[in-house]
Amino acid sequence: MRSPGTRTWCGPRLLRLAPLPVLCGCEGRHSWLAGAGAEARAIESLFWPFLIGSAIVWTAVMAFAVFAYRSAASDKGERVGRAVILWGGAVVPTIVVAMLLLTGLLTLRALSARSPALTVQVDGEQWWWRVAYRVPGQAEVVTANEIRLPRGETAELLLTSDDVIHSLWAPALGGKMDMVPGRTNRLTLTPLTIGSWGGLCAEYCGAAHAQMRFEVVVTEPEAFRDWLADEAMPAAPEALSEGGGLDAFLDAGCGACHTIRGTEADGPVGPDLTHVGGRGRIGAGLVPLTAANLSRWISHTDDVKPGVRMPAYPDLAPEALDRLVAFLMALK
Ligand code: HEC
Ligand SMILES: [Cu+2]
Repeated sequence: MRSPGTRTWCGPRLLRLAPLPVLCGCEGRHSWLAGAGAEARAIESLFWPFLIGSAIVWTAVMAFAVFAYRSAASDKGERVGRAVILWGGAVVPTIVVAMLLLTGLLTLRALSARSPALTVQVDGEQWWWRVAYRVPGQAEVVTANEIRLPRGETAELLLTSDDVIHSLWAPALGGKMDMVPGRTNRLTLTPLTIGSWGGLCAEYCGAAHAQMRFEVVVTEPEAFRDWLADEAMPAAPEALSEGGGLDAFLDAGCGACHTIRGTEADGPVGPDLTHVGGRGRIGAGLVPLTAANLSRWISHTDDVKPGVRMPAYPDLAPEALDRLVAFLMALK
């Protein structure tokens, strides 16, 4: 039996766990404190001075509030109070804010000063990302939902949208930038750490907004150039010739929306699938690319990603579905 007034175990102790969800955001693939890029590190270097500055201001304001509450009114108090308001309320805040502004502007200038070695256009679509590498003197290399970047080189992302406003954000690598229909915004990223970093759409853009993710895969520059050369090639001939997968793809009408370079499928609506088998995830970063996930994606698209703009194919014959899955997996 618990007597009235006894502290329960769960009340105060569980409260101590309350900041945990916040701290969970401080590590990992989606954290801007991971500092995996030069731009993210610059932003991080702003965060700490701002946090400490705000903490000092907050403490001073609280101290004054307590002091004012406890002291009795007097003539001397009135005079001191005016001085405090002048200095604490106008002079010091003006200096502090001016210094913070200056730090911010200097960081901004440093961020935009790097000249890019690589240009990638990323187009936001409901609810996925069209990615095109622009290499001078070469045809554009189009892919989707996975942005590969070479470590230590600055890439300029040209951000566009055809439908509504999206916002591209890979927190571990840098700041976020809106993708606004009718204009091109620029974002530079200089990745410093090899790995696969998570990205997401940071501007509400409709039903499946929360499922609009992507991966940024950072590799050594040589590995990146090899990958880009492979990505520029048409679909793997073995995949096209074996097992009747391409026929299943064309028969089901997938080619109306999807392009597979080197075949008659040249639909412009959905992600380019020429090398879909080489991506780590499908559904715009939603689920890992496995045969089982791919099969479910095709047959029950809307269950995997509610609101998706691709029709589901629940009535495909099991053999046709298997052939289709094997075919897509082979498109490395
Ligand atoms: C009406 C147009 C349309 C048709 C037809 C269509 N798709 Fe899609 N497909 C899309 C769109 C749009 C997406 C992007 C969905 C998203 O992630 O929000 C997509 C995504 C995909 C993806 C995931 C790609 C990635 O990188 O995330 C695969 C795989 C795929 N479709 C395969 C197929 C197959 C196989 C068929 C035929 C059975 C098919 N699609 C028919 C529009 C279509
Ligand atoms: Cu969005």
